[in-house]
Amino acid sequence: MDQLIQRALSGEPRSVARLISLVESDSPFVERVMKQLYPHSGKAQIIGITGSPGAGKSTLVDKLIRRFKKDGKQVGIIAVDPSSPFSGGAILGDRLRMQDHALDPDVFIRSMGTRGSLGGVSRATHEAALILDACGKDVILIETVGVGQSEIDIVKIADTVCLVLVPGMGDDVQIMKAGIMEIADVFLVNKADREGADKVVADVRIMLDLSPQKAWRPPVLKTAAEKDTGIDEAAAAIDSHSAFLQKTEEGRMRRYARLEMEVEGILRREIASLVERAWAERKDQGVLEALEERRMDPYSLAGDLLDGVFSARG
Ligand SMILES: Nc1nc2c(ncn2[C@@H]2O[C@H](COP(=O)(O)OP(=O)(O)OP(=O)(O)O)[C@@H](O)[C@H]2O)c(=O)[nH]1
Ligand SMILES: [Mg+2]
Repeated sequence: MDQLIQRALSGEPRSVARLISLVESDSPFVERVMKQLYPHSGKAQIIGITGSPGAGKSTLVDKLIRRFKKDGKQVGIIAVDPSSPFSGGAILGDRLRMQDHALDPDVFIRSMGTRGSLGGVSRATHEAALILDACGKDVILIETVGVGQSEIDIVKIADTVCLVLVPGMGDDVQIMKAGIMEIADVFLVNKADREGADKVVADVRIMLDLSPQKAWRPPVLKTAAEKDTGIDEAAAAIDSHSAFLQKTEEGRMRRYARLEMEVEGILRREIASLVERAWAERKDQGVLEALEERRMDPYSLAGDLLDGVFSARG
C-alpha cells in the first residue's frame, strides 16, 4: 500500500487510478491513503463544469484541456454521472469526445458513477479530486450534470464553478433552477453559434443585477465549444476568479467553509458507523421485548448506547 501511494505521488497514472478505485469502492484503506496524501494536496485549481444534459460540457472540457496544456499544466478530469451505475470505467460518450487525450500522460481522465448511497457521489468525487491534487495535477476539471442537490454538493468541491447554459432550452426554467444560479462563478452560454444566445446572456445579466451584489460579479460569456470559439475568454475568466480567491477575504472564507465541510463529513460518517455497530450489538429480542412492554424507553436506551460509544473511544 505504501509503495502504491509513493508511485501515485510521483504521478504514475496507473497507481493514481488504483487509489481512486479504492475510494470508489469505499475500501477500508481509504483513511490510510487520504491521511498520507492530504499533506501533498491543496495546490491544484479545481474547476467545476455543470449544466443541463447535452449543454456541451464535455466539449468545453475537451477544449479547456488543450488550453491549459498549452500553459504547461498537468490536467485531471473527473466526469461524474450520477445516473450511471458504472464506476471505475468509462462513460462512452465522454470518453469518445475526450479520446484525443486518453493516451496523453499529462492528462488523467476518470469517469465516476454513483454507489447509490446518499452523499456517496460527492464524497468519492471529493476524495478523487484530493488524490489528483496530491499526485501533481495543476488543474482538475469536474464535469457534472446540474440537475439535483447531489450535483450542487459536488460543485461545492470546486474553487470555480462554471455553469453552462444554452439558447433555446426554456431559458427561464434553466436560469431559475433553484440553487444552481447562486453557485455559479462564471456563466458560459454555449452553442452561441445558435440563435438566442444573446437573449440568454441578457437574461442572466438582468438576474445578476437583481441579486444581492457580491464582491465577485460572475462574468457571462458566450462560447461555441464545438467551433473552438470563446475558449480563451472562458479560461481567462476562470483564471481571474482563481486570482480573486487567492487574494481576497471571500476566497479565504470559501476555503474555510470547504475545510469545515470536510471535517463534518468525516465526523458524521464515523459517528454513524460507531452508532450502527453499537446498536447492532445490543439489538436482540430481549431489548425489543423490554421496549414493547415499556420496561425500558427508547430515549434512555439510545442515551446508554451513546455513552458506551463515546466512553469506548476515549
Ligand atoms: N451547435 C453547437 N453544438 C455543440 C456545441 N458544443 C457542443 N455541441 C454539441 O452538443 C452535443 C452535446 O455535447 P456534450 O459536450 O456531450 O454535452 P454534455 O453537456 O457533456 O452532455 P452530457 O454529458 O450528456 O450531459 C454534442 O453533439 C456536441 O457536438 C456548440 O458550441 N455548438
Ligand atoms: Mg458530458
